[in-house]
Amino acid sequence: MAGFLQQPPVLEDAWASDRVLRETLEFYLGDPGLFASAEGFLAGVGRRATAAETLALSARAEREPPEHIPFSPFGERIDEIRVSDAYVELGKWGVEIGVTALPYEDTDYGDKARTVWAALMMLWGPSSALYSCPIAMTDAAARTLMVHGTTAEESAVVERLTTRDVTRAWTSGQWMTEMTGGSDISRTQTIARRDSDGNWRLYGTKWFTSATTSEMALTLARPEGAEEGSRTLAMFRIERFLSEGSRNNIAVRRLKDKLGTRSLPTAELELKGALAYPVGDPLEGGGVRRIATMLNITRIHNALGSVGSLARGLAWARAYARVREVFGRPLNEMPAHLATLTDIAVDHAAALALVMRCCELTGRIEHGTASEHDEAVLRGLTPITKLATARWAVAGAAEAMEAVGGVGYCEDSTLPALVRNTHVQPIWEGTTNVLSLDLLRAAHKEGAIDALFADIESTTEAIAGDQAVSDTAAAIKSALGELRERWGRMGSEDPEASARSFALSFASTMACALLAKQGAWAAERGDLGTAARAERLAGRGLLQPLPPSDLGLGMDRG
Ligand code: MFK
Repeated sequence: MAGFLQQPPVLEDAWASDRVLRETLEFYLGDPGLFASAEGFLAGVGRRATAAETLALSARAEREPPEHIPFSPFGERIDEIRVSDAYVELGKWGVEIGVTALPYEDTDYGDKARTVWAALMMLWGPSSALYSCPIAMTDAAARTLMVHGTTAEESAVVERLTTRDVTRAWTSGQWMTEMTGGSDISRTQTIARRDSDGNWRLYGTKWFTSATTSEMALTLARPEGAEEGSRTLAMFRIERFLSEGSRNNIAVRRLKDKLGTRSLPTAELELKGALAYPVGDPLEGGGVRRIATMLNITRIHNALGSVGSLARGLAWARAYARVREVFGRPLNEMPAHLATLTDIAVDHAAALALVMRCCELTGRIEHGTASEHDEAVLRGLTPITKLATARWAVAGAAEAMEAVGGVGYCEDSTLPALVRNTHVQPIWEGTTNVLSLDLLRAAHKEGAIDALFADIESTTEAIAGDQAVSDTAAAIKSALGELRERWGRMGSEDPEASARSFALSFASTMACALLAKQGAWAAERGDLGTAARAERLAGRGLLQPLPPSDLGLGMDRG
């Protein structure tokens, strides 16, 4: 008797098979002609993203981690970091298709370019072997230099960060974290000192610098003699090599041995009088405010990464369910399994809705068409989108691995890498709690919560009478009422303990409103899938439990 051999799952074409991504882009573009033009190139990217050769490159990059070569054969300190050529090739492909260029090009998409770009990132990102990390920082550094830079050198750097020409393209890092703190950077110890030629030189240790093969980075340092605290920190641009090609005074202490993101070099660096260029007047401080421009863009990239993880996990789980048989039935007909996959699909759609709205608003700001309301909404939406999508992605990636069973737990299925890599999402660029506190900062400084409430309310009002989503609209309205009460109570007590529960509840409610609006639009075209996703999201409950009243239990002092 012939032995049983499981037919292997095969990933479908990333664009053609992702009905939700296609519908979402069409909805946000709001113009069939623009959508057709975007589809013209996204279809090709989607085909390549899940082609066997691309998946093989991605898997090879994961198997070939970066290597630190401190010395040359004859003992010269070189601190070379070698990365897999598979990783480099995936990066070149990204640059050529516009992952750093598209938002800054003059296109017919106008202020909607960021939504097309978001779809592009969703296709390329999950296959990029984490080259999406340098791309996040490159895009964010370009934007930060555009907003805060003033010099011709800075403009020249922006051109390199945003070109599609791989022979000229640069990537950027972001060197912020020091041993004194990743979340609290007020204790930054790196000192900026002026040398006798008037150049700024940095002295200190950067503890967690990802994409360390990048040509440049934006970083923070305290001008010598400036007061302690975060207000006096200044932002600097730093290049790994000097104009004549020699190394800047930067030593690599070691590469980090991380749970995931293994194809990507992350290092500890010592700045030993490294030449650096201030962005703005360093003696004015304000470096944290300036680098926050960067953080807000990388946080959107982080959310795109989370949507990508959910999409890729779901795609593997569906591919497996199509070919697996259990208890005499195809797995894709088993109700228990379908219910599980449905919930991943709902999280994926919710995450996509949040990040698309962020990109829509970012595009408006970048093209000068945003209102003050848009700016305030984006300020609050960015931290809640990042924090919620990261948590959904971690849960979804684990669920997808479980859906593929024991083979999914084995390295050669690539699902363990997906799970490991997704685990960085809540940590990278601000943890869930730090971002919840950022929402409070944005509420107090920029009126972000009032703007978010108004945004969800007007979205919900507009669809309340629409039969396809009327029950969902009622659920959103009720959640909003409760959220307003909670927000009111948070004003009269210390809001920090409630911040996380509040931010997560707000994210679900916002995602549900966005999905309901899109669902109403799609239902008119005869497609009820998105309305059903919104209904399921609401049905699961939009609000998180309140925080515990006895906080001492956390440290076992209760
Ligand atoms: C995929 C690859 C992954 C590889 C592995 C990576 C593993 C992890 C590596 C890392 O370490 S990533 C860590 C990245 N670090 C962060 O994301 C920092 C997290 N901490 C924060 O975001 C804190 O909230 C913050 C450092 C900003 C707090 O700093 P402060 O100085 O105590 O905040 P303050 O005084 O409230 O704000 C200073 C100014 O910045 C204020 O403006 P003004 O000067 O005009 O008053 C704020 O309004 C402004 N600001 C702060 N956050 C902002 C912002 N403005 C706009 N947007 C924001 N998000």
